[in-house]
Amino acid sequence: MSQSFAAVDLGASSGRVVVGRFENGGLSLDVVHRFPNEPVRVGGTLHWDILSLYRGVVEGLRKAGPVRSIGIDSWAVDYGLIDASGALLGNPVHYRDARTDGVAERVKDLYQVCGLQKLPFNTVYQLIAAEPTPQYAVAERLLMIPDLLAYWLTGEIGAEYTNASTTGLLDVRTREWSWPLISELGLREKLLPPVRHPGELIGHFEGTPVVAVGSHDTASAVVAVPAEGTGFAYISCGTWSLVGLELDAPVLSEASRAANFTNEGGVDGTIRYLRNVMGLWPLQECLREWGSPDLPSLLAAAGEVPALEYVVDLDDPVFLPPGDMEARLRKAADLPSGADRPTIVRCILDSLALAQRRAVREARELADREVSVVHLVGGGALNELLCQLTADACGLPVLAGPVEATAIGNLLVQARAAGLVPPGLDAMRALVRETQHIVRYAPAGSGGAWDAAAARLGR
Ligand code: ADP
Ligand code: LRH
Repeated sequence: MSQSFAAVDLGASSGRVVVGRFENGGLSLDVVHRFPNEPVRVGGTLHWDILSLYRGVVEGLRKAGPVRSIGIDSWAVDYGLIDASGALLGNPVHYRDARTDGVAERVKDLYQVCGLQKLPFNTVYQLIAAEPTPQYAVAERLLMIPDLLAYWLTGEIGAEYTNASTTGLLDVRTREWSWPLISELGLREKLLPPVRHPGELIGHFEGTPVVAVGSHDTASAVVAVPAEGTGFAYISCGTWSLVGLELDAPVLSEASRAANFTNEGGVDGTIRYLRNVMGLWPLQECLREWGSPDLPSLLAAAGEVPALEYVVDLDDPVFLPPGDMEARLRKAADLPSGADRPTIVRCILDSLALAQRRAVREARELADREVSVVHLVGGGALNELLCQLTADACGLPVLAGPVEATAIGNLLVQARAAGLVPPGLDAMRALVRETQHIVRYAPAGSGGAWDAAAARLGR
């Protein structure tokens, strides 16, 4: 029988289908299909181009050839509504759309129920914004993006747990929908399908099993962090940097709430205790505005720019929406008008390293956990300058890679469900360590310059 599995991994900037082959105790990867993920603004609303993504998924699965099973993950919080006939009601709205502006402020604090960082786009706030619409009125079910794609592939309905944990409507303690909260908010209980867990069979696509994985991309990425033991922090670094720790139980203290730390559901009952840091999004937006110049040469030039001259607070929501990113950065950093592109890139990367350092430090304190190494996975692991700056800022070694951690985590959960990988996260991580390219960055400098830059930002 084939020992190959297909991972469908949709990130905010691109999608891919990756075939993983488990043989002779090893794992080899083949990215068989990549496709862009380009949001579309129509009627004043920013949407995901969900049909184009679905086409990319199906094309990728055809290229993948025969596999034992298929797993799907994507970014979190966004959803489609379907009617009683199963038809999609409108294009899913992008979490960066302005429809949720001001909504979170009107809703009572939910931290003790869902344990989530208050982000304006959490599903619960999107649903409250959508409530007055005709689509909401006739909606039968809410399907998170990977659940919607799985429904189109298999006809089966459900809500995968790790992604459901990002909605704000799941009880962080019971790991089930919080029905009292849902009714208190005036939302329809019927919208939310039964919860399913990573490893469960969803259904079949043209005869091939579709298996639930950590369908929140960050949950799959954390599975593939090549860590040993528990004394590590992770940064899943792509469009966002998700910075935090893996814990056995949520931290719901007032200090944790005030610091805006989230407790998302992980694979195997773990808690992903982390903060959403703005990530490489500001860089992506600048590159888009600049007509996609060559990134490696720009990073090389940024490496020559003096360190920490211009920094901004990347946790500031002013950087959340798309468009005019360079202008927003120039204003926030008070950049001189002559500042060139490498200087802007350097400002982004220094600021990102600072924000990542802050999140690692706060997570350690709030969870009372010793940390001796930072694992950085995702596309950001290709950015050598960022990896080195993160090591310097944190004063800790950074182990960078794998780049395709999310797809690997997706594949590992499928292979485990098929009995090819032993139980436990440790076994999966050992396989990642043994088979994937990981680069070590040792911290340089005393950290004094980073302390001073953090003090300048007042953080
Ligand atoms: P997402 O899943 O959120 O779409 P990825 O994990 O695919 O994000 O990471 C995308 C990011 O990786 C890009 O925004 C870019 O900054 C970075 N990246 C990709 N290729 C390179 C490269 N060759 N050198 C440096 N950084 C890169
Ligand atoms: C990263 C991610 C993150 C969410 C955001 C919406 O892709 O899933 O974990 O908070 O997208």
